Amino acid sequence: RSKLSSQKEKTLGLIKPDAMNKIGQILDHVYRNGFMITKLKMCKLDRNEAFEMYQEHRGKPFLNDLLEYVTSGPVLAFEVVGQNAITNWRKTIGPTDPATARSEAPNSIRAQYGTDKTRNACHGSDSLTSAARELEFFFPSTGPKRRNTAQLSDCT
Ligand code: RTP
Ligand code: MG
Repeated sequence: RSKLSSQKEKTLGLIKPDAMNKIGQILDHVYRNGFMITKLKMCKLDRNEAFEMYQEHRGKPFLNDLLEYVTSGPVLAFEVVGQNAITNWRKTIGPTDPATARSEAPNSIRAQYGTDKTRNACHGSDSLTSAARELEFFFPSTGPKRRNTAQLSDCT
């Protein structure tokens, strides 16, 4: 494989509130698909934080339901590292709607642990730009929040 077709990348994984009773199973998917977890943090987002995280969905009809849902309980954020991690982590998660996932990607995380189109268990960044932004949101490289973050720096 050429360097261009196979890049080691970092992306953000997020276990959403409906799947926080499946943390073990979902993190097992991460490792079984060949990724490494290099940062990890449990947190509860307030509405402003959730809106900042999901700013790309400003104006979408589902935004309010999404913000209600993702602030309804704790979430688990983690940095996923691996070959083509941005694309491959989204493949591991599966289609947005768990019903679609169950027919098209039965081994995916959303097929196995998702509830419905809103409560779909997991998130993955959709581009290099959003991966960088979302990782910085949960794991800031500077400032007071940094002290809460440990990292497996020799794996990145
Ligand atoms: P994500 O960002 O969470 O990884 O999911 P995604 O790319 O597959 O889907 P996206 O279009 O970015 O939507 C973000 C999240 O909003 C909720 N959603 N609800 N009810 C609906 O029609 C609807 N559509 C999207 C889901 O929680 C989705 O993951
Ligand atoms: Mg998305």
